[in-house]
Amino acid sequence: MKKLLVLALVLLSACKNLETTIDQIAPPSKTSKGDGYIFFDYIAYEQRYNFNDKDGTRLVLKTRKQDVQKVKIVMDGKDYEMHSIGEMGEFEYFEGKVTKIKEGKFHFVISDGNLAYYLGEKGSLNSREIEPLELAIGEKSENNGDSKLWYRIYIDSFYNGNKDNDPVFNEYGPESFLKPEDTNKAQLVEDWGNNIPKKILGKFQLNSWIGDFNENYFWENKAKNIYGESYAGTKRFGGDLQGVEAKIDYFKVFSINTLWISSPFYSFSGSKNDVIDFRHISPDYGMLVEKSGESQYKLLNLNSSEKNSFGESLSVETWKNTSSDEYFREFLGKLDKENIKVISDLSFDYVSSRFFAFEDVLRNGKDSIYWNWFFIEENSEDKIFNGSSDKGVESKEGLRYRKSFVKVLPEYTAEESF
Ligand SMILES: [Ca+2]
Ligand SMILES: [Ca+2]
Repeated sequence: MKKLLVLALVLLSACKNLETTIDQIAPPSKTSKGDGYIFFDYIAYEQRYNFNDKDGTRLVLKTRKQDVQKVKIVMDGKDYEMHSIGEMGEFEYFEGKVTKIKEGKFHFVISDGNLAYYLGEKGSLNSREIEPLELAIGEKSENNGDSKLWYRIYIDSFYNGNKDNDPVFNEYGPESFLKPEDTNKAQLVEDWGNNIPKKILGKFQLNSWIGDFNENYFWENKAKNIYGESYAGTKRFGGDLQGVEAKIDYFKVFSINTLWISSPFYSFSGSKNDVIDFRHISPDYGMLVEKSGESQYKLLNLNSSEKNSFGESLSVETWKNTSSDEYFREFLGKLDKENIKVISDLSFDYVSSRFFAFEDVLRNGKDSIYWNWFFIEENSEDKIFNGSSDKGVESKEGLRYRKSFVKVLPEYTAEESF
């Protein structure tokens, strides 16, 4: 009996010891900072977010949202404070930077009120029980220390670095903003290049950077009446590649070393996913006027003749670099010098209604050599779905056209994007 009692006492003291190490008092009904209670189950070291640059490694730790007051990293006896970088779902994320890049033993100290919680390989309330973590960057990381921190940029609404190239109409094209019967498209383009758009184009203006995004401008209401809710996509802010270049220092402050930019190819829209000409950078993202003084919008004439005003035909030997194309090369060179890589959207799954092959199909119907590039459907209403002209174009055969040409590019297009 005495033996059993001793055993029971030993068990009891073991349980009690376990309790003080791992469990706390009953959890509060509401999570708060400074209440001396920490929700351990939510705490995790997010090693996948480790990021290293020349002078150190950034580490990320998550806790329960609005639960802990302080988080620090202790590495080789030195403290590194972590700061909150935001909340997502039920979690709050903390980031801190240690000066080591490759090797180092460390643990986290998470405090709230009088309570401190130590996180190494395991969590503990006892600082003597810490099993330190090893810095898993460099030799151990899959990318061998060359971490990428991506920054996604929608060029049109990022920063206006060149006011001279600001768009004077939106994706619905110049036709939507003028009515002079005696001005043909080629003339309009010429005039625009010569910087006299206001006289001709009338009511168009860029959306305000600090305005209400939900406020519709004249052309947006017009588009809404014709196309419904897609009107919102017609906003234009005037951002450009020069605006991206102007912010290189800003990227460096945040250790961003990869930019993922929206499509920069020639198109009237802000997204530039409906590309008119894949060979060229859009003038409103580069330069509006050639070094020779000519407007780059002469490119539009590609659709009305075999050659455009730059003398380019479909044969590769005739293709030229516009000043925007040359600038894009310089732009990439400047970013490369700063060790910043560029990934660009390239939207092949549909094109502008002004894309040469689509125009050719509209003109020549089944006789067009590009007939098979597009999805074409029977349509009893004899309308063409061209997506960006309020006039519409008469269909030769009374068929419905879709601009997608994934049909001819299956090897470049993931199945999910069909
Ligand atoms: Ca708390
Ligand atoms: Ca601009």
